Amino acid sequence: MLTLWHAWACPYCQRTRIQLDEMGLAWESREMDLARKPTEVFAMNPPLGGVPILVDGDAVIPDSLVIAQYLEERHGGEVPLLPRDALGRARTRLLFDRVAPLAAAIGKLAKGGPEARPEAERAARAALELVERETPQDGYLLGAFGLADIALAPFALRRPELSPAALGLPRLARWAERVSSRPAVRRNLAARAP
Ligand SMILES: N[C@@H](CCC(=O)N[C@@H](CS)C(=O)NCC(=O)O)C(=O)O
Repeated sequence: MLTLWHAWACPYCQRTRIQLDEMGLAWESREMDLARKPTEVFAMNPPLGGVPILVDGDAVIPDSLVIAQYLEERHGGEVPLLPRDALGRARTRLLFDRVAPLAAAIGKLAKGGPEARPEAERAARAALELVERETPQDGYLLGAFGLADIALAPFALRRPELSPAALGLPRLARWAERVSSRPAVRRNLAARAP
């Protein structure tokens, strides 16, 4: 049985929950309040006890993108979320790198004071503009829905003022509509747990 230590509103945890949901895997929830983390998470992912943390039998796997690749490699089904060809995998990992500055900027907007805001907004916009250039006219980031879309969705859909539509990024705006219509995305990005 898989167990996920997570916080409902954490965008990194949202990635993992979307993936588990899309893959149809059964998992046990250990949901927490980030302001009152249980001691177990510090032992499982020192020093900060960051979540998500996936436990699979004796294996403890932290970090959303490491978990993403592990789940696909260990529990992947017939419809791959990580392309099977080397180039598709390389392009997925490149998109992970493109999303990282957006994730950092969204984190600064959540935690930083008003003085951090202009630079964080600039960084978020710059990251999304780069992804826009690689987004197809129609469809998901790499054609079929996969880990690249899951990595981006919780961050690109988090703040209405930084949504692709608000930023005037037409390809990503169409992608955002398409990705938000997936039940697993809608359920796991909802303001509250069902
Ligand atoms: N690189 C990690 C980042 C995870 C992360 O930053 N999680 C936040 C919650 S959204 C966390 O647990 N931070 C430590 C804390 O709040 O003390 C990942 O992809 O999973």
